[in-house]
Amino acid sequence: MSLRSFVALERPRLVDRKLLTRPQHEGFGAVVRRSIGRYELKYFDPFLVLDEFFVTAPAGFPDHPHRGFETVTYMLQGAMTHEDFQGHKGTIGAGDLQWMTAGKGIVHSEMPASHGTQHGLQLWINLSSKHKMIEPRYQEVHNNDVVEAKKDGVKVRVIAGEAMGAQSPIYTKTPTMYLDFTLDPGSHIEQPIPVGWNAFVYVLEGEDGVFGSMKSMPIASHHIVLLGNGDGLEAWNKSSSEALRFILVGGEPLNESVVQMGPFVMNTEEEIDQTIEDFENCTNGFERAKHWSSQA
Ligand code: FJE
Ligand code: FE
Repeated sequence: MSLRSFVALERPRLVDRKLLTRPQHEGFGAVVRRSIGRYELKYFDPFLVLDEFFVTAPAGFPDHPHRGFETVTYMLQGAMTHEDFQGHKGTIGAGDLQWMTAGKGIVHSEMPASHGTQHGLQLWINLSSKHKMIEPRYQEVHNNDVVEAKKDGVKVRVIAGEAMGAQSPIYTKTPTMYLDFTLDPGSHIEQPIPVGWNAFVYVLEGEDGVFGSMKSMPIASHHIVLLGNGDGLEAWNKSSSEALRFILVGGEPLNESVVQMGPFVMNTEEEIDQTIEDFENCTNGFERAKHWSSQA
């Protein structure tokens, strides 16, 4: 046990802003609750999109491209099959994680792999200008291999970064932490977050989570909570009967210009024009798009 876990936070982060997400249609008949990436919250550097998705066949996300960022898909229920133009194919189920670095180009499909509702989270993390055109890469972690820690009524699954003495094997190009916390009724956490990083909470389950200060108002599920600056987060589950589940995500801001056109995210208009050209001509990373379409 590291000494750090006994040391109180010196400057706990407070709630800066909260937003309730509402279901909207995305892809082909899919439903998402979008928090980051919607009109009211276009960008939370380095985070471009956070979607809580609900997909029932035949809906899904058929063949589409990405360039300039990473997508992190974390399954909560059901399973999704992804298939890309390099022949990379796989199915991720409940608790599994796919960390995809699109870099200079990926074309893929993300479709339901089972009956019922596929439920999960997809986060888009921007890449810095010097990493936008790197080779695509996948990191996949199966449910059983996701690092967990448990103590005093708190469980954490460490998707990226470190918490309660447990460390994730995921390598993040843009320095990022991604933690999945479940708090039993009446329990409490103190989680360090690097000063200067942007950090948010997204509440998955439970209506009585209190964040930042013990005296602040509870924040119900499906809200995103943007945190102010400080050295960590304190959170409480004030319910007497229900668990509280939320993700805590933080990242080092890139402080670069962002020009986005759908699934292409670059620094300048010229780079976006070039990307559209590359995608249309199947060049500079999109070569394999020429003769590919998914089986899905
Ligand atoms: C999309 C570009 C995209 N949220 N949540 C444009 F890349 C997408 C897209 C997704 C997506 C996929 C999954 Cl598995 C989960 C997602 C957006 O693929 F929907 C639009 N409109
Ligand atoms: Fe995609």
